[in-house]
Amino acid sequence: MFDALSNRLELVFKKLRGAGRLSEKNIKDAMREVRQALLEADVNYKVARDFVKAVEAKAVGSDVLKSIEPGQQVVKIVHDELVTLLGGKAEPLAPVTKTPTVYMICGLQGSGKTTLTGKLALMNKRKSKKPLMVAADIYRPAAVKQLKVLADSIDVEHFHIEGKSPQKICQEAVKYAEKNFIDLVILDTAGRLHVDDELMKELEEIKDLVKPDELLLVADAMTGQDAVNIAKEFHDRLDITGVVLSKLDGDARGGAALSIRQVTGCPIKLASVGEKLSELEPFHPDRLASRILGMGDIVSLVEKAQDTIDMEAAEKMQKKILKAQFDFEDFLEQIQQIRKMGPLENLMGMIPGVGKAMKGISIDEKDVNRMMAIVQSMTTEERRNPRLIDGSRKKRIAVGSGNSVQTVNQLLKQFATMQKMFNNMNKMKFKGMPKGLMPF
Ligand SMILES: Nc1nc2c(ncn2[C@@H]2O[C@H](COP(=O)(O)OP(=O)(O)O)[C@@H](O)[C@H]2O)c(=O)[nH]1
Ligand SMILES: [Mg+2]
Repeated sequence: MFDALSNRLELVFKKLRGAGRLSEKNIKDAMREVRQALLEADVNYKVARDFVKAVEAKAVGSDVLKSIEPGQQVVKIVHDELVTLLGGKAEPLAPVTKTPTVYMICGLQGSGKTTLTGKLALMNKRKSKKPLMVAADIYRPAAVKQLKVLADSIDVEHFHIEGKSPQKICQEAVKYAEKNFIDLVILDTAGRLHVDDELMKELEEIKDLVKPDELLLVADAMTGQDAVNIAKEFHDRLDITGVVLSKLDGDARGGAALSIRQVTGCPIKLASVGEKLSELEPFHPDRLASRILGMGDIVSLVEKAQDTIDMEAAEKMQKKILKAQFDFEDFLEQIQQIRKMGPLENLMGMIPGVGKAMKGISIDEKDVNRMMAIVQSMTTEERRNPRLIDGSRKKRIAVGSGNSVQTVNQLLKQFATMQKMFNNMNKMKFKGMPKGLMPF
């Protein structure tokens, strides 16, 4: 969703970095381009204007210009401002502690309410909670059936009373939940094509009757600025507790996601990223900001890598990683290449995702040596297919490398985790990653 914006920003920052020393004018020019990029991504114009102003003030007013890497610093300021724009910290949902906890879902027709109801039910079921999906959309004939089918597919109980008003259905659902040890009641309310007074009144009444712990608005990220305006109208009337951005997996330009928090003042709590019921994620402002900016400090890592690493080999490696064909042979080669670049600890810190995950863990060069000794004690066959390494092979490798079997096991486990990480990165569509860069 943010590819176009990412690419534009990347170009702006490349220019900034290339400029060597920066002047106020460099920064102003760059910020004009950032603003243009935001507007093209369909970010609300006021949000874009304020954003650029805030970045500019920080970049020009401090010692940034005199610092060693002013371009890098400006990118960091943009990153931090993006995180702020998206809400700062991740805001979790109200915990499902009191029985029953009530989540009320609202939004326009087609925004993804019923789907979200199913997703929340599944998420909580997986945490051993007992959810109840409530069909309170009585206007669309198929709506009740749709909810029932979803509920059945995940083996969750659903609730509906034929011929009653949505207000009554919701009220009765909560009563039912109290008697039946339900942990979480999820109210799937009706939508309309547009915000109208009748709908708002109905939602207000339901809210007053059931006093939900969360009143979530589902905003369709594909609808761009409309989603922002709708969210504002809902929030003004209903005082919602959180926004769920749906269809973030789509190919819209992302402006809604970037503007909604600032315009409504309401936190984005969840991101819905697909039609499947498992495709729901907590919304993390910092992760999205890093993604939009092409992942943290990655550019400087690339620059460093380009100086020391054979680019052709690097590209080949990246292809392998993306296909999850990365084996111990590659691993060894990588470590040797990377060693040429400098202390491992510094390098790890620059890698998206890895830097944070490794925080507080120091990398001992001795451990790396041990790791390499183990890999070097493997046969080529074993390196290519670590699954071959059974008990007796482990023993041989341990003896050969002067380690315990336990240490060998540990490395094998770490390697498996890493492969899983590469797999996940692959799923994340690692487009922000410049060509020829290996993620470690
Ligand atoms: N790609 C994608 N499709 C979604 C997502 N959430 C919902 N949908 C689809 O959007 C359509 C409308 O969803 P629905 O839950 O029925 O919307 P409602 O009218 O608000 O209840 C359905 O086809 C869903 O499968 C999402 O996060 N990503
Ligand atoms: Mg629905």
